[in-house]
Amino acid sequence: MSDYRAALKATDPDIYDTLIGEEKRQREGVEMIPSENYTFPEVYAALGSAFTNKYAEGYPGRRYYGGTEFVDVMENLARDRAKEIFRAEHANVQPLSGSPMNQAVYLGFIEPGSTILAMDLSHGGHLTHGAPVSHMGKIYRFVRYKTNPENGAIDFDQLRDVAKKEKPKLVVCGYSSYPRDYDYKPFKQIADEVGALTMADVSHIGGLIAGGVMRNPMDAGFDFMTTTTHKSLRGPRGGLILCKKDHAKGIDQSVFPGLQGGPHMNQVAATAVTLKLAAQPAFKAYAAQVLKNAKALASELMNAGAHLVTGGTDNHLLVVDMIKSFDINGAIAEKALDHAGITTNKQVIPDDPNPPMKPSGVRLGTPAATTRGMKEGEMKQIARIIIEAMKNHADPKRLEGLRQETRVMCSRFPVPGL
Ligand code: DSN
Repeated sequence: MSDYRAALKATDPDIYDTLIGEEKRQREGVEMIPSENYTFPEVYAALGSAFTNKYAEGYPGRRYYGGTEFVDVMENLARDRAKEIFRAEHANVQPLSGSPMNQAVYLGFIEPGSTILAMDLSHGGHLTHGAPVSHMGKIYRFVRYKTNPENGAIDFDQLRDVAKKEKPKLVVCGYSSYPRDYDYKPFKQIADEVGALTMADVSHIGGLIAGGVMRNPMDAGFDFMTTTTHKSLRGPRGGLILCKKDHAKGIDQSVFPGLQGGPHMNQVAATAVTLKLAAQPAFKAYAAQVLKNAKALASELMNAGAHLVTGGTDNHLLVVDMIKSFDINGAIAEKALDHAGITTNKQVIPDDPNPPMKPSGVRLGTPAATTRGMKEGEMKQIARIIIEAMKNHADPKRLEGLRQETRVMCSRFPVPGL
């Protein structure tokens, strides 16, 4: 046991016990929440390091604190690696997480009260893309576009009409529960036609773009690309903003001092390490396997009669319509799957008639299972366990039996660093 852990155990056994319980839960179950992952072991080292002690408001070479000679080198490495891997002219690596990352773009470049065009939450958009309950939804006038639920396609003719009518200052794309890839060029073209800026929030697929298996909005000339670092990228919890050189000063000022104070330098160090690891060939293979696993899981579930929103997946996630498939809502499904050792989350489907706490769907994703080495064979087994759990959702004994099966399967796939 490390000195740190021994000290924690001795000082605060209550918290230590919750940590041990959480580690066991992560080892023994299949993690299928698409936004979660098992981080690189090196990330634990950077997060739990002396960098956590350091204040460094400002940017490398221009700080409001002394003693920044090492964090300057480290932050510059993080910025350079981010620019290189995402083919961007400028990177800001300080956003504390996904919400402030997106807010920094809005608040830095769009006047309050202006119109922003973004994807509807129930069609896969995110809370920070202007959901009415969010502060951003109150500060800006968000107009929402939708997808075709049959195949997930975006109707760009309709999007152009809406853009011409509503005259947005910013066109946002990106998602947290949309199982397809985008063509970013038409978004950019429409935005150019109405004089709007473009932002892609690729938080879910940042690792898949870094791994070269999904399209990169920077290649289509987007003004901004935002991504969290803890999802498919396998880094620490945090955010990155990539942008064109012309926006560099504006975005840096918007993050600090506009929105945040001292950056979390331990998080920035962990991000730097993550970006180095994500540039290795092994990460490309990982990203490709994430997609293969998602396709395998989707086709196995569909073969067993499950209904998937948009009829499949092109990325790392799938949304199962549980009402249509098994006549149970997403909350009941999530609970039964928890019992069977498979962690998922209940999820609204496009224009869901049911409320968010009892929605129609469940969201499944493959980044975490792929990190521990699971492949198509395990996806088949997981699909079978899911189907069995859904058919027996009210039978605790059967669910317990499935949990045992899940545990045995997981014991063959150690979690890196745990
Ligand atoms: N909460 C994340 C997700 O689960 O998709 C997005 O921020």
